[in-house]
Amino acid sequence: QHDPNIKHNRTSIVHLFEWRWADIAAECERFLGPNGFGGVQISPPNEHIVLDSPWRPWWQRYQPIGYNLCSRSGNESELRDMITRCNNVGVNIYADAVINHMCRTGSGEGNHSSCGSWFSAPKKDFPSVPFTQSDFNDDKCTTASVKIENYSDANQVRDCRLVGLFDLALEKEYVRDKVADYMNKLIDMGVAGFRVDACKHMWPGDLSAVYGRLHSLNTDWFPVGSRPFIVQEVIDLGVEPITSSEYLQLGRVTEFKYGAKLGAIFRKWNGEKLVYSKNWGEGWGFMPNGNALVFVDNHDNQRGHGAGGAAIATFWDSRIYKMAVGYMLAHPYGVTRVMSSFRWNRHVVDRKDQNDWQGPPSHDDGSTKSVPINADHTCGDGWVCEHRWRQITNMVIFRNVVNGQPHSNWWDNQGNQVAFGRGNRGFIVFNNDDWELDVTLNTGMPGGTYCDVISGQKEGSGCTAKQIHVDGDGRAHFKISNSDEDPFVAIHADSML
Ligand code: AAO
Repeated sequence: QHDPNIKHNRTSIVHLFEWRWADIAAECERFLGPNGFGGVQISPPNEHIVLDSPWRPWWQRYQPIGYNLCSRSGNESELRDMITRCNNVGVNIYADAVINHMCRTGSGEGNHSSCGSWFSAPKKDFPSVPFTQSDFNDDKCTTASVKIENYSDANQVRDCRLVGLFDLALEKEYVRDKVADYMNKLIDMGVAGFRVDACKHMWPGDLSAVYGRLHSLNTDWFPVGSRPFIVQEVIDLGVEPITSSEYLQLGRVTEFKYGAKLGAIFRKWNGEKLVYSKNWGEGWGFMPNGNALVFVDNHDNQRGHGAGGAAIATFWDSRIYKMAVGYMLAHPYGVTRVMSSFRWNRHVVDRKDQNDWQGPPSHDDGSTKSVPINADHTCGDGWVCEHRWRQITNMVIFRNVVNGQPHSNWWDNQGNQVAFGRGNRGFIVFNNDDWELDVTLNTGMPGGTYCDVISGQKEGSGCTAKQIHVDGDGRAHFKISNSDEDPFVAIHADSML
């Protein structure tokens, strides 16, 4: 299912990485609903391993122990309360489903798991599901290490262990049933769909069998017969035999080329310039528009995991980041996902971050801190909350206002100054050159005075930002200094004064 089931003409999803369920519930009510966010991608809600070395890394949640619903983010009743409260304010919840594997081989035996369930890695025994030895793929894998050693061999990518994680035998009806039971429990609780982890490592036919077992969405909040939204994580940068196209008919797929290229454009690396983005989207060899989930960065590549490398723009480079996210949200291609991160002690030695494992802000006992909101609406205690940055929130609103309108009225200076509109509903101008932009452009918008939603915003009948005067035939004058805090300007139908 390719449709995110988003309500009220909203368009974007935010990934509240590692947030506690109680904080997400509050955020839906106090911020996401009122500001037009369509949904939240949550961290994996199932039981996971708890690790001491390194201490409580964020990635312990990608090592399932079972499908009980207690995790670092909270317990089952907190999860249920959050899903209910978010749905009640029109914000969908998408769960991160880790169904390719369990924990890694050397994980020992005991109760070091988030709900305290006993398991044994040496015996491949996970009684809380239960999964036993015969539910794993080891006999099908042909590499000496039983791990994936070579990404150009599709069989080992699917049948061997991803970084040493026990690979589930999804060809078995029993395993498919257990995985589907887990996902159905979440659907019945009210989730609108899933981000499915590590899909490259599962056969499309097996995934199809799992998706075919899924219930329709809970009719307390969704029309009868609505199918769960599926986003499949497949990293395809065009250099391996497994391609995203194998998964497109099953659901949407993460378009990893998008963030890698957009980061390079705004950094002006590899000879890239904004002018080249005139045919952004399918024109750049991305997957068909109706299949793509797009993002500037994700929880992996913002810290050097996954793919995309140093070109990826993140909150660490906030000026470039705001422009890249603004570009993504203004452009019609794909379903858009905004990242919301926590800060960690980034420490890069020889291009490798020594602290790329560090988990969310936490108390001494390892429990995750809640997200405090400051008087200026930003977040405290190490939570970055990019989604609350004015420029980003306002572009999420922009995307809703221009929803359904075509890409139009392109202009460029053949370099890094470009502008485009969305029919007669919105217009955006970027200056990523090292000199001033000073130009009169056809915006396609009705005449009037508009408030820029980047340098400030419309408040009541006033405007805290630059004002843009559009004349009767849609022309407006724009002046953007290369030294502006944010060298871009955006106006839309609802920012008219
Ligand atoms: C941790 C430790 C490991 C340890 C393991 C078991 O870090 O050292 O062996 O535990 O003890 C997360 C973390 C992992 C962590 C894991 C389990 O990122 O570090 O392992 O939890 O706790 C591949 C997969 C992709 C995956 C990505 C990270 O295909 O699915 O690796 N992402 C998801 C999640 C992620 C999670 C998992 C999966 C596991 O988003 O958070 O891992 O549940 C190539 C391939 C990609 C491959 C990358 C990285 O990419 O194409 O498919 O991603 O390599 O291995 C250029 C190339 C590009 C290439 C890239 C990187 O850009 O063009 O193709 O370089 O080489």
